[in-house]
Amino acid sequence: MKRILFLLVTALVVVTSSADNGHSAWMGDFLDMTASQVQGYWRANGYDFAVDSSLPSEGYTVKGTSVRGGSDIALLYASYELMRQKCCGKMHDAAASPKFKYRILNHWDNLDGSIERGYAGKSIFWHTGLKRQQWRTRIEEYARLNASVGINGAVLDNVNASPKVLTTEYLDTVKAIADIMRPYGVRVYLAINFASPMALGATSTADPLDSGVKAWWKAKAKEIYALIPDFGGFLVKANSEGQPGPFDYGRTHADGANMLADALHPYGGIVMWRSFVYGSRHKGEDRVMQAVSEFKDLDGKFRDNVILQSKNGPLDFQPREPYAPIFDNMKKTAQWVEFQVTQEYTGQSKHLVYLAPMWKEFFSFVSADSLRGVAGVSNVGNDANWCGHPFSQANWYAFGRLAWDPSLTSKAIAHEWLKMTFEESSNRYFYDSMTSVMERSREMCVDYMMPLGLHHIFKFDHHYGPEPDGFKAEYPIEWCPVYYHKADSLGVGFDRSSKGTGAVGQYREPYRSLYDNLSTCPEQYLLWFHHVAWNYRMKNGKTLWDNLCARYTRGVKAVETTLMTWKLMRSIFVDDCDEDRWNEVDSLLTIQLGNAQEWKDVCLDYFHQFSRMPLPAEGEGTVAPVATRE
Ligand code: BDP
Repeated sequence: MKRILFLLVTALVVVTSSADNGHSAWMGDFLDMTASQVQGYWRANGYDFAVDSSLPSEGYTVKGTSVRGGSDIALLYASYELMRQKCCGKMHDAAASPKFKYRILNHWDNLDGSIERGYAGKSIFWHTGLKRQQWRTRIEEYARLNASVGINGAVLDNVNASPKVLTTEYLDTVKAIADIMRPYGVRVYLAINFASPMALGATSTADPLDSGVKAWWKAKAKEIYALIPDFGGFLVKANSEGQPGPFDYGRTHADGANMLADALHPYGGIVMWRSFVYGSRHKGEDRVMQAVSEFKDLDGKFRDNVILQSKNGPLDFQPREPYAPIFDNMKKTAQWVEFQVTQEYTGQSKHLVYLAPMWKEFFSFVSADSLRGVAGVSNVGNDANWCGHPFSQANWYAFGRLAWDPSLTSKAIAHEWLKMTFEESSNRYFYDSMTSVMERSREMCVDYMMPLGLHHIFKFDHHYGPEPDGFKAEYPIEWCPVYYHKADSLGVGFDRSSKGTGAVGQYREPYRSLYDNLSTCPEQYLLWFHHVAWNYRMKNGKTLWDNLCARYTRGVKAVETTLMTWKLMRSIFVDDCDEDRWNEVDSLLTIQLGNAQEWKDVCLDYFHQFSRMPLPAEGEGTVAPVATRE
């Protein structure tokens, strides 16, 4: 009986399928329902909802058909939990509240509508060219997708920020966006340019200790909060890659961050200050060490509402990096991690690379308990499917789910996402095969791009294909691949051991010693921490060179297998009249295979000039897959 009612209500809720308007995503028909309609849907199915203020403000419980939540937003989260359960085929009791208070997407959207490192079209916020109502609808859908996975904040503009975002014209748009997203519990934040008051002509300096500058920021905060009472705060990239900052006036990062924190404090706002700083005060030092060198002495000097935001690895979102040791060094400063959801260095929405295993790996080194929140550089654009590659949506989904509960396994998240996204996943074969394809995909990418700890050997600037010989005298050496792999006739890799740059010294034990010693250094970080002889015997008894060849070969083979697996899915998609989606993924995987082959050929040919050891014959020399660390 209940099931019949369920089906009846589903039929009665008249919604345009989100697939029809082209914006398909994991929420299916729920994407078109307002917050109250979602709850209405479940009420009509016999559920009862009530706020219970003894629960955490974003937490909820589901017992049978009784749903309780600490606030209206918590009840919305519970409604989405029910949606997930329905899609996954089993309704059950649940009790949940988020691990992190702050779960924020960072959009690198420029005010002209372009997106830095965006691979899914143009901005959904700025200069979209859409009619007002379409613009609102898209943002509302975006907010729903976020809420459905518990994301509760969005920084609306690029960290390479334009001062203009703080002018009335743009703040009015920010307010409009905040009003659209508020019912879904998504707060807005802005990335700001540190020199804004000066750039906008209000002051002659941006010195954080100047009283006129301080007064300008205080007045600006007041103006913003009058428009948007629940405004979240500022994200700042200062003295990094050409951005202005406190160094320009002989001040410290703490001086800069605290000045902004004081302006936001009366309203409960926060400052997210990025530690992605290199090439300024510590220029010349190993780039991966510079954040710790810069910030260590400032530990304890930041206001309580300043959060230091650091990338998961010490370099720059590579397919694999060891965790960033800044998390070991700042004991008295609130911190959180910045993941890159957009696939700048992992195939740019042309490659199927599921990133949850990478983020889980980070949490296996840095305890979630030590972090106040999680930030993710968004992969959302105005493409019909939001994220470019149909499977790139899984990364947005997984970011939210892990920000809510970092103890979830990447496999469980892949399961959920597949179930919710593809009708085809009612077919066990599709579901099982694609879960393992997703699980394997990150390691596959590491293998065909940069195995064994190699890093940053991307083509200059656009970061898509391989360029191991990359060197441009006119650019900082830290942007050149040759600086990172250091291949020569003796071997390959960057010596960061205690005999090299000493970067290992920034890690806590046991990692410091583990990484320092060539024989104990995990092979996945080998060439990150050591310059290793081409004929060095690795754990499997084969030489470094043979292993390098085998890893590249394994990566290419894994893409081949992925493509073959996808081909086997075709009939399921044809039966479901979903052939277009199958075709799209099929052509993307074909591109990925070509790219993987190119990575292998270009890198091995290049390194071969130094190793002078035999290249593998076609199809030869794979090694057993590595176990991932979760
Ligand atoms: C690098 C990107 C660059 C960003 C920078 C950052 O290539 O576009 O501006 O990081 O995080 O990964 O600030």
